[in-house]
Amino acid sequence: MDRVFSFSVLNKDPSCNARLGRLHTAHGSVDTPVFMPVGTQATVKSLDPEDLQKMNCRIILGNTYHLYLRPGTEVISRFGGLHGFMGWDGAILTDSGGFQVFSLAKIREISEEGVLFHSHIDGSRHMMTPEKAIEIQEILGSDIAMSFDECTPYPVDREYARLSMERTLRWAIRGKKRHGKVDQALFGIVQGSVFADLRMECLERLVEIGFDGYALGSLSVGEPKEMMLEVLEKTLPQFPEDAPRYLMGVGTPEDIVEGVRLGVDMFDCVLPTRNARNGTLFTSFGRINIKNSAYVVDGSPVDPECDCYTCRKFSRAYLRHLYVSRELLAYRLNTIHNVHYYLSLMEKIREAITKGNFMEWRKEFYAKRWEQNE
Ligand code: PRF
Ligand code: ZN
Repeated sequence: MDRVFSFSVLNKDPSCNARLGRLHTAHGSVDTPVFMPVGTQATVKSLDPEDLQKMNCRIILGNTYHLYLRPGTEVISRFGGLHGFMGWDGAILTDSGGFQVFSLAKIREISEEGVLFHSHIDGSRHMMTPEKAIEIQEILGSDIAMSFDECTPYPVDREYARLSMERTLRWAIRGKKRHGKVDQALFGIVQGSVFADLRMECLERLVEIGFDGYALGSLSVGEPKEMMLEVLEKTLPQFPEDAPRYLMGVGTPEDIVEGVRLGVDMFDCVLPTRNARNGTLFTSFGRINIKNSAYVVDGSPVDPECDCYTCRKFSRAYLRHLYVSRELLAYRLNTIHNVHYYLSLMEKIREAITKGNFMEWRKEFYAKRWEQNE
C-alpha cells in the first residue's frame, strides 16, 4: 500500500504567517487550521460520534496512555482498532503518552530506556518506551501517531532542557525505526522548553530524521503567555513549509488565534470539553458561567450568534437549571455548545485566510470580547 497520509498548503494569508491547508488521512480529509476535540478514553466526554459528525468534526484526539491502561490493547485490537471500537469513522490522532505519563502517573522514573510508572487507576507497574508507544498506537490504528517524548516541565534550567530535548530526539529515532504502519502518519515533537535555540536545534534534527508532521510540545505548561508566543514566533518560520505543524494541548480561543497567525495548523485542548462540565461556556463576546443567578429566568440562548443544537433549542435559564440540578443532560448540551464554538471558530479562521483578511478578522474577534484583558 502506498502511504496514505499527505498534507498540502492551499493558501497563505498575505499579512501574517497563517496558512490554509488540507490533511489527507486514511479516514478522510481534514481542513486546517483545525481544532481536535479531546477523546481521551475513546469518547469525547458526553458526546457520541453522531453529535461530532453533525458539528462537522473531522478529527479527534485519543490517548495512548489511558487506552493502554484501560481497556488495554487486547480488547481494542479485537475491534480492529479504535475506530471500530468507538464507532468513529473520522480521523484520529493519538498522543503518545509522553505528556500523560508525566502529568497523571503517580510514581515515575525516567531513564534512557523509557519511563517506569505506576498506573493512576490501580497502581500497577508499567514501562513505557518509545517502541512500545508506537506499537500501541499501531494497534489503536490512529491516522496520526505521535513520537514518545518527555514533556519538559516549566521552569527548568537550560542544562536539563538540553538533556531532555536530546533524550526526546533519541526516543524519536527509536520510535521511527519501529514504526511500520503505512496508513498511519508519524509526527515528531519539538522540545527545548522556552529556549529558542534548543527548539531550533531539535527541529533541525527531527527534520533530518524525517517525519510526516512536526509538533511543539511543552508549551502552555505554566510559562508566561508572552514566552509561548516568543517561542512560536522564533521557531515556526524554521518549520518545513510542506508539513503540518501541531501545537499540543493549546489552548484558549485567543491562544488559537495567535497560534494560527504565527503559522500553526493543528491544535487540541481539553478546555471546551472540561469547561462545559463545570458550566463555563464560550461565546463570541467572552466566557460566561451558566451557574450565574443572572440567568435564572433568562430566555435567550447562550450565544445569540451560535447556531449549535443547544443554542437553537434551549434557553440560558433551562441550561442553568439542568446544571444546578446536576442533570446529566447539562454535560451533553454544554459540551455540544463549547465544541461547536471551537469548531466554528476554526471555520471562521479558515474562511478569513481563504479571503486573505485574517488580520482584519482577528481585530474584529478581539473587539467583540469584553474579557480580552482578563
Ligand atoms: N507532549 C505530548 N503531548 C502533549 C504535550 C507534550 O509536550 C503537551 C504540552 N502542552 C500537551 N500534550 N506528547
Ligand atoms: Zn451554541
